[in-house]
Amino acid sequence: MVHWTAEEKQLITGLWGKVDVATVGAESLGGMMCVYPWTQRFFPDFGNLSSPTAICANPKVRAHGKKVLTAFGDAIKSLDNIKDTFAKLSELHCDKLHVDPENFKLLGKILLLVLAGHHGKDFTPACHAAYQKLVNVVSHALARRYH
Ligand code: HEG
Repeated sequence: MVHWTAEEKQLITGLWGKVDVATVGAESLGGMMCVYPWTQRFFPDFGNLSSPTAICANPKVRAHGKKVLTAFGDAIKSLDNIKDTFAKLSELHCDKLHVDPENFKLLGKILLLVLAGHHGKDFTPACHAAYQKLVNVVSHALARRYH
């Protein structure tokens, strides 16, 4: 089981209190679709994804990005229990949506960049490392159903 130090917990929850979930969620999901365009194929009903401008303005991308980041917030609320928090979501992504788990890592990379962009000085190297660990743990929990 993953162990979190008191410092890591503090860094994660401290920054999270300042995160605008809707904005960061939209930019992270939209960013993933721009930088890794093959990920768009999981969202055939999302309408116009034809350019970065279209992706950023797309209300379905924005709403879904918020949903994804809200799930990250749920993980942060119980850092010692991420596996259970994501058990149902892992079944959904693996059994129903057939999302290749590599994509969870891609979204995690973009999320870190977006957080760095919005939180600049607060996103210290230690905070970055704690969030890198968090996205690894979340990716692993979401992919659990494949293991
Ligand atoms: Mg997933 C649905 C969370 C990565 C593709 N994703 C969802 C839902 C949540 C979620 C909370 C809604 C579940 C529901 O309606 O019950 N996703 C989530 C997290 C991560 C992630 C926390 C983190 C890495 N998802 C992810 C990636 C892809 C993807 C990388 C594809 C590249 N998710 C996906 C699709 C749906 C969800 C296609 C269904 C969307 C819909 O049509 O409503």
